[in-house]
Amino acid sequence: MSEFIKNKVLAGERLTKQDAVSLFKSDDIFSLGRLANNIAEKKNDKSAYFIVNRHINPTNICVNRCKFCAFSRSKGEFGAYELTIEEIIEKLRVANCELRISEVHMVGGLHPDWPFEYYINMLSEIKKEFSAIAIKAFTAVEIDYLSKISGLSLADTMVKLKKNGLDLMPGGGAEIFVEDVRNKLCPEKISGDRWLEVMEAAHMAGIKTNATMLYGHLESIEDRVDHLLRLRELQDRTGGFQAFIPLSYHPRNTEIGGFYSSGIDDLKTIAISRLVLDNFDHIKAYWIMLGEKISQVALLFGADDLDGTIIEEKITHSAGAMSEEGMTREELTHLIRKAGKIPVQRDAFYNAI
Ligand code: V47
Ligand code: SF4
Repeated sequence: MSEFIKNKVLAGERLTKQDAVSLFKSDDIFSLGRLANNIAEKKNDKSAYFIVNRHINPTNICVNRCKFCAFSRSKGEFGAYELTIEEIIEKLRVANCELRISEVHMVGGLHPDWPFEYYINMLSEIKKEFSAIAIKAFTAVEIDYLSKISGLSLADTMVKLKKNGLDLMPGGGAEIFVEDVRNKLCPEKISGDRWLEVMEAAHMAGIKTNATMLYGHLESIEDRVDHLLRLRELQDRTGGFQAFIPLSYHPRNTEIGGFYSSGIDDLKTIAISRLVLDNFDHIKAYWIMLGEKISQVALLFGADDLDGTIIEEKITHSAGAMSEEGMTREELTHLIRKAGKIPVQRDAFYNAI
């Protein structure tokens, strides 16, 4: 890594597109990791966060059928499923009884028939029974779809969802913003510009969100950097992003195929994200996708969060994830301690519990 970039980072100066590209092209992974760890510790000391949560995917039926997605099905296709609100509540009862969860993470397909009321009832029924559980639900792609089926503006959709129990939003659906790659990956999905517009509307409505980037498929280094810079620009304006999560592409059972990302690329991407996204408080090493061991090492490469207990994970496991589907609180704290960091159990808003 050049002394120039290192000195810039240490002086608190912002990295340019050119700087970020040159970091991706460098093989000096040790210097990169050390620098990113330095910045992570400036922001969060030695804390590494985790949350006791549960993932639920209400349906895998989706009208988009993205070419990298092995989770989705068309209506009537073998393997397609739909959960009733009672089934969702029952999953939460079991999880809460066993673990006292503080967050439910819910994302799913764009169902061709479910009315807006299904989503409103789902939120309000969950809140009625589990007032202490934060609901983190709906990607920007789903919010755009909900606005269409409800006939409401983006702003009014956000207000209605918030009133009925939506606390915050996950960062999915961002994929890669650059148009030509996005068109190859997911031609039916909203554009990168629209994804950013939905997130801006969420932030304006007082809903915090995360942001993601799917990497390791057809994109170039320049496409990744473009993605990061566009997120940084929106964060400058709204401050509404809580965490950034690089999502490593899994190739099994997908239309585009290809390879798993390498461990080196995973660590580089975490570290460069930490350095470029100077206005994000948290970088998450999502252990489901990185695997337990790379995500542990990522805690020394700029990440400060492992996500959580998860319990059930379908999206990545449909595409060949090799991790478990859930981890216990003890397993998470063990990984964090053995990385020399301090485990901090957090709520959905990064308050220590
Ligand atoms: O939007 C789909 C991705 C995302 C594949 O905000 C794939 O805290 C890899 O966004 N290989 C959903 N990734 C998951 C997501 C997420 C996960 C954990 C935490 C948070 C958060 C958000 O999964 C989708 C898409 O980008 N995805 N297929 C695949 N084959
Ligand atoms: Fe549908 Fe999301 Fe899968 Fe795309 S990634 S097919 S929008 S579930």
